[in-house]
Amino acid sequence: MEQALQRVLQEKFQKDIKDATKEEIYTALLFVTKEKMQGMKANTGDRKLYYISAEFLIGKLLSNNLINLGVFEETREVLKKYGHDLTQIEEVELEPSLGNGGLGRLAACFLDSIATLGLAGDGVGLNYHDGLFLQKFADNKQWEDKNPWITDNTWLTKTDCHFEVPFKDFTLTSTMYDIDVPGYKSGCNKLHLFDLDSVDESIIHDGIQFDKSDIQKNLTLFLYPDDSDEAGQLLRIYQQYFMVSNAAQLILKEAQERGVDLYHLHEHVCIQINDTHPTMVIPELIRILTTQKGFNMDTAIDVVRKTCAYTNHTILAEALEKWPIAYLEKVVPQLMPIIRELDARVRRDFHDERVYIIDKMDRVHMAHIDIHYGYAVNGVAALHTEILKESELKPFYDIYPEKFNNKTNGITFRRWLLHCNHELADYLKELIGEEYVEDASQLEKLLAYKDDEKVLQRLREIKKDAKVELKNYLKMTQDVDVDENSIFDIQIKRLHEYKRQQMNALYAIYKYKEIKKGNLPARPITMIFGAKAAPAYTIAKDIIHLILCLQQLVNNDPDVNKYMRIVMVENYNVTKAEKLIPACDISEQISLASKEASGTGNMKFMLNGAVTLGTEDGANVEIHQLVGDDNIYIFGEKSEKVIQLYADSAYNSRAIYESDPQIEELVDFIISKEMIMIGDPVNLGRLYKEIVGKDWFMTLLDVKDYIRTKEQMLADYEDEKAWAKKMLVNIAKAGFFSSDRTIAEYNRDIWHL
Ligand code: CBF
Repeated sequence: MEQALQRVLQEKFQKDIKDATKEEIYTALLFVTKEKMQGMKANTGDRKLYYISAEFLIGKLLSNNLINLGVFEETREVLKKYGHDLTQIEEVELEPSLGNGGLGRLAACFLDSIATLGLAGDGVGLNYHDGLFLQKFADNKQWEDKNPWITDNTWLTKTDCHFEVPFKDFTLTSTMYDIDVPGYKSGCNKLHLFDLDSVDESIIHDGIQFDKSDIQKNLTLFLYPDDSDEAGQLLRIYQQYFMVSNAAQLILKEAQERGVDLYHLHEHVCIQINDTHPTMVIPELIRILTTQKGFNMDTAIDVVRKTCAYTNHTILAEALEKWPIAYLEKVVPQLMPIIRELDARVRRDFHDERVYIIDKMDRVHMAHIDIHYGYAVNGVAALHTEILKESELKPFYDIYPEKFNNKTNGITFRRWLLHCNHELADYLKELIGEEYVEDASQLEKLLAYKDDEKVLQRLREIKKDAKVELKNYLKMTQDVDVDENSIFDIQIKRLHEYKRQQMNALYAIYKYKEIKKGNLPARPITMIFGAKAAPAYTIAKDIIHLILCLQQLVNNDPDVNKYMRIVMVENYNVTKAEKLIPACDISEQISLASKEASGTGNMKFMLNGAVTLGTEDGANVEIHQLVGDDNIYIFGEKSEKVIQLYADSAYNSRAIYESDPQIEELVDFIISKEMIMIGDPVNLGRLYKEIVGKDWFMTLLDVKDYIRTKEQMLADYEDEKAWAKKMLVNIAKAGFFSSDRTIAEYNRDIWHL
C-alpha cells in the first residue's frame, strides 16, 4: 500500500505522502483500491444472479472496500506513519445518493454478502445524479435541495456498454457505469448502474424543481421524483422501464456471451425483483424473447417464469404499485399487449378478481405480475411473511403455497460493526477470536462473559467512547451540545406515520412537562431523531416540524435542558447512521404492529450493544425471541389486534383522546401557546387534527404503554451492571442477523447459484 500510494501520488500530483493534501490522498487511495479490485478474481458460476433494484444505498465505499480487500489496517498504519488520519481522509468522499431507506440499504448489504459468499451475482439499477434530496432545516422545517455526488473521483467506471431503450415517442441510448463490489476475502462482483448521457443537472431550480416532461434531460436526475401528478407518475414509469429494459438486454447479452441457449435461460440466470419497481422486467423479457429471439409466447412465459423471483418489502398499499393502463400506453405501449396476455391467462385459470393483473379501474397491479409470473415470493421477516400469507396476499398463497417463503433480512457486519465500531470489533476479537467476522454465529461465545464484571465494564467504556465521538460530531456538524453521560435514545429511519416518530414526540412532550413539574429524571436523556420526509408527504413534514419545534423549546429552556435534550440530525444518511448507531443506548423500533415489514436498523443497533424499545413488529419479533424478555422492552398491541381493528374499522382516536385526560393533555400541547410561539400554526394545527381525527397508524392506541415502558427502561439503565449484561446479550445474539446468513438462505431456497 505504501509503495502504491507513493507511486500514484507522484504520478498524479508529484507529491510524497507526507506533503499530500487530504483530497490528493483520497484520490490516490481511490485509484489504488480500484486497481486492486480490477485485479481481483470475478465470482463466477454456471448460474448467475441479477439483483434488480431501484435503490442501492451503498454509503461511502473507501473504508469498506479496504476492509474487504484486507488492507484496512495496513492503510491506516501507512497514513499514520506520514501524519495522516484515515478517518479524516474518508470525510472527502461524498456519499453516493442512490437510495432512500431500508430497502436500498438492504440491497447494498446483500451485494456485500453475495460477493463475500463467492456467488456470481450483480446488482442492476440506475445512476441517479442527485438521487434522494439533501435535507436542510430552516424555520424548524424541512427544505429539499439537490444532492449531487458524482465528481471526477467516484467509484463509478464508465463502460462501453450501451443499449437502445424504446419508448413510445423516442428511443434512448443508455450508458452503463460499474461499481466494483469486492467480497470480504473473496471474489468481486459488480453493481451496474444505467444512465443517459443527455441528462442535464442544470434544469434543476429552486431546490429540487425541474421540468418533469423533459425525459431526455431528467430521466436519471432523482430517485423517486415527486409522483403526485400525472407527469411525475409518467416519469417513474420511464425510469422503471429504462432500468429493466437495460437489465433485460444486459442479462440476455451476457447469457449469450456465455454460450447459454436462451431456451434454458432459467438454468443459468436468476433475477431477483426487489419490490415492484423492477416488475416490468417480466413483460420486457417476454417481449424481447418473442419479438427478437424467435420464441413463441408459451415458451417465453415459461422460461421467464422460471427465471424471476420477487421480494415483497411492505404491506402498505401505497408501495404496492398499480399503474394506470393509460399511462403505460403513453410510455411503453409495446408492453401492453403482453401485460394483457398475462392477465388473460390469469383470468382463464382463476376466477377470482382479487388476483387479476388488470383491475376494474384499468390499473395494472405490478405485484400480481410478479406473483403469477415468478417462481418465488418472499417476505422479509417471519411475521411479515405470515401476514402476507394469511391476509395481504392470501388469495395468492391459496393458489401457490409452494412459491411463498420467508427470508428474514440481515445486515453486513463488515460495515455495521467492523467499519463503524472499530473499538467494539477489536475488543470482540480479543475476547472470542476473529472467527466471528466470517461466521457471525460465533458471537454467541460472548455469552460466556455475561457475568464477567471486567468485560461488562469494558463494554460500557466502549459505549461511552462512541457517545463522546458522536457528541463531538454533533457539535462540529450542527453546533449542538449533548452530554455523553446522558442516555442516548435514538430513532433514525424514514419519516412515516406508521413508524410513529409522532409517538416519540408525544413522549418528549410528556418528559418536558414532568421536568417542568419538578419530577426530575435520575439521569438526563438525549432524544435523537434522524429522518427525511418524502417532499410531497405533508403530514410527515409536519411531524418533522413538531420535533424541530420541541428541540428549540426543550434545548433553550434552562429548567429543562439540564435533564433533557432533543437533537434532530440534519440530512440523515448512511454516513450519519455509522456515527449514531455505535453511540446508542435505546433503539427506538416503535412502528404499529404489522406495518414494519422487517426493519434493519433494529439489527444494527443490537449488534452495537443498544437495547430495543419496540413493538412486536417485523424483525423485532425475532430479536425478542433471540434475546429473551429480559433483554428487550416490548410494548403495545400485537399485530392480530391491529389487523382486526382495521378489518372492523373499530379504531377511534377521538374517543381515546376525549376519554383520557393524560393523552388529551399531551396532544393538546402540539397546539399550545408555547408551541405556536415557536412553530407554524398551520403545520402544528394540521398535525393535531390528523392525530385526533384520524390517526391512521394508531399512535394513541399505544402511547401510554410506550411512555410507561420507556420510563421503566430509563429506571433500569441505572443498574449499570444489569444494563451492560443486556448489551452483551444483544451483541451475542445478533449473529442471526448477518446478511451472510440471509444470502445463504436465498441461495439455498431460491437462487441455487
Ligand atoms: O426489507 C427491507 C426494508 O424495506 C422497507 O424499508 C421498504 O421500503 N419497504 C421496509 O419498510 C422495512 O421494514 C424493511 O426492513
